Amino acid sequence: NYQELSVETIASRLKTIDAVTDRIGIDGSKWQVKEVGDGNLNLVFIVEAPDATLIVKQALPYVRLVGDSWPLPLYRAYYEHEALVRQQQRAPGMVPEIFHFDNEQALIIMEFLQPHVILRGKLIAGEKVANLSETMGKFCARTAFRGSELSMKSADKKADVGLFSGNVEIPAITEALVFTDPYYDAEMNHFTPELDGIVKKLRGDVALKARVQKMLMKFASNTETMVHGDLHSGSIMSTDSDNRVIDPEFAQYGPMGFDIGMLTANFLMAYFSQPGHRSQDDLKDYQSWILTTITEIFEHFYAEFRHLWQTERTGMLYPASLFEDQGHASDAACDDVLEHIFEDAIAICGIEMHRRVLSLAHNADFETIEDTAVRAPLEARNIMMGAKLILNAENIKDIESLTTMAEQFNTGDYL
Ligand code: SR1
Ligand code: MG
Repeated sequence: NYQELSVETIASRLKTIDAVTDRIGIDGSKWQVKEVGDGNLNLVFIVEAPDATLIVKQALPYVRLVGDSWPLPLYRAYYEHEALVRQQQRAPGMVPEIFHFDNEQALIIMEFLQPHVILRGKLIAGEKVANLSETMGKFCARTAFRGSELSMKSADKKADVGLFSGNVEIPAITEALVFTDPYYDAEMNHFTPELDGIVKKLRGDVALKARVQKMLMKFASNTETMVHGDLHSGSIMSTDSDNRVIDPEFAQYGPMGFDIGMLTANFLMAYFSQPGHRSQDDLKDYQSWILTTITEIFEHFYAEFRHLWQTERTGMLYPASLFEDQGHASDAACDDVLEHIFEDAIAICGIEMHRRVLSLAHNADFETIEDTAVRAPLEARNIMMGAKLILNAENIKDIESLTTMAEQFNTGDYL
């Protein structure tokens, strides 16, 4: 019974849903509907009524970016909705409110965030956003901690891992596009032609490919927590001072360092692409704001994770009863867990930096630099730093080493 919605047909569907009519009334003639989906997979409609506005997101039975030659099951909307519910519990106030879910129509109706816009556009435009690092550091810490056995009972966690393991096609996209395709001549790859030489070297590096495969093994089999799974600057909506995380359609159970690693990569790509977007006058100041944002995200992440460790360790792992009368003896164990998260995050960061310029789905940070003579050297810096992160993940011990490294690569000529 699934029917793909359109601007013309959406009103007749929405009029039958109480959660909609309670908010925006029953008179569809007063609604203004726009399809605004700019992601790679789904339809997204803004439905504006005189008193309120809603977002309607519908999964398509194929990958929007590619077309119906790449079918994708509609049941993924079920998992996206389940992920939103969990994120709302684990990181309250940081994701949009859900009003209605229709499994058969693969439809999620939710809060319209206003006057928020996609963060990536702000980063390309050189706009600073207040509270970004705090929200993102806390979001990553809360979802990582509260979705793991540090917080969850063993049986609940196992049941949830079991539930999400039914969502097989979505992780397969990440397994291929992120972890595999950049490192061989995959059919859907495309990249700036000037990068040919660098790409050959990258693909000839056996140690690097082995390290990426090791990370893929972790991603596929290490179910530490429920990750957002696609946490880039297109999955964040911001005003000048408020930030929300959207689109958890790639959620799955995976390594705790996955989200913060992917997020860091996207800030680094914003950083490296800046010379293609602004004049020397503002360049330094804005690039340094991006690096400060990365640093502060990790500071907030660590502080929040440690706080949760001390106040919310209610799961199977590191139970307080095991450390009774030993004061803060478990603090060292917390540091050890954080060290392991950081190492995974660094490697994931490098891999995400590669896939966004070499695989199928690129990002606007680089893609909107039309002149390839300008774009290619910036992408090359990004690729070279990504490789260093992947190969040296275990030796990079703090965030300052990462930001210093970014400054060094930012002046390099690799073509
Ligand atoms: C075919 S989907 C390509 C990419 O779009 C999504 O936003 C994810 O990043 C995925 O890898
Ligand atoms: Mg998305």
